[in-house]
Amino acid sequence: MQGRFITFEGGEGAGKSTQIARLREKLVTLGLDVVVTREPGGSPGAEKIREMLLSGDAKDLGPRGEAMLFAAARADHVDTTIVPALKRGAWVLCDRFADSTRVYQGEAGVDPKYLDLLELAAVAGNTPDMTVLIDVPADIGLGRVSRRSAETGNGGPDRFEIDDAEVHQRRRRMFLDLANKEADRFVVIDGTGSADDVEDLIWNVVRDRFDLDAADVSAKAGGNG
Ligand code: T5A
Repeated sequence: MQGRFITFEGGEGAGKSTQIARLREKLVTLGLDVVVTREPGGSPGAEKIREMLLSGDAKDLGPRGEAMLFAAARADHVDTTIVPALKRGAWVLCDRFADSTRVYQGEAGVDPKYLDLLELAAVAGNTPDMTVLIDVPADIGLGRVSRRSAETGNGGPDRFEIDDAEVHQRRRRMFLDLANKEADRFVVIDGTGSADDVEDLIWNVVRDRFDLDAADVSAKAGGNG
């Protein structure tokens, strides 16, 4: 029994966490075993590295050093969370994965050859079955993030949110280029509509891609529903 691995990518405030929670609800309702996880983080070791990376404590290592830390966190996350979940037949919904390194650390100037090697070592063949790129203009995503910070009082922007608008725009273009190059794996979803609209767009592609007919889902889940 092998599960499904779906990653979500996009810029800051694209709506990934919101949509992962909504997709999870739908899949659970269908009787599937669903694991929601995130990067950087998703395992005890990787969460420690997350703290270093997002606080800016690792910034002095430079983009190449940060890329190595993202890769180290990813390797632990893959080994201790993702692979065991897939092996028991779970659906893994992951908020960011290797494409974020290609885009964020690539945009910061790390040689793509090094990024390929780090990805090879960290992912170890566990390529996502599908990657949902939620695409929004950078100003919309950043606007959502700053509104959320104002509403929750949860501090200021993190290490990567703080970058200039042009950097966020370049990251958006890089994500779209990746999606274009790997069109079989990626689906690009317009994330500018309401959360309900985006949820419908994602559900339509997930349902079609994985042939999620409610009648036979419990069989696919190993009689788990
Ligand atoms: N990073 C990560 C790298 O540089 N390299 C790597 O390899 C990896 C893995 C992670 C940072 O690390 C960088 C990228 C990131 O900068 P994080 O805190 O995990 O940091 O940040 P994000 O993944 O960007 O998470 P965000 O929470 O900022 O964005 P989401 O998850 O896309 O957005 P979400 O769902 O939390 O929504 C944000 C706000 O918008 C609202 C929500 O209610 C929320 O308030 N919202 C909407 N509002 C209107 N319309 C919609 N459709 C909405 N959808 C959500």
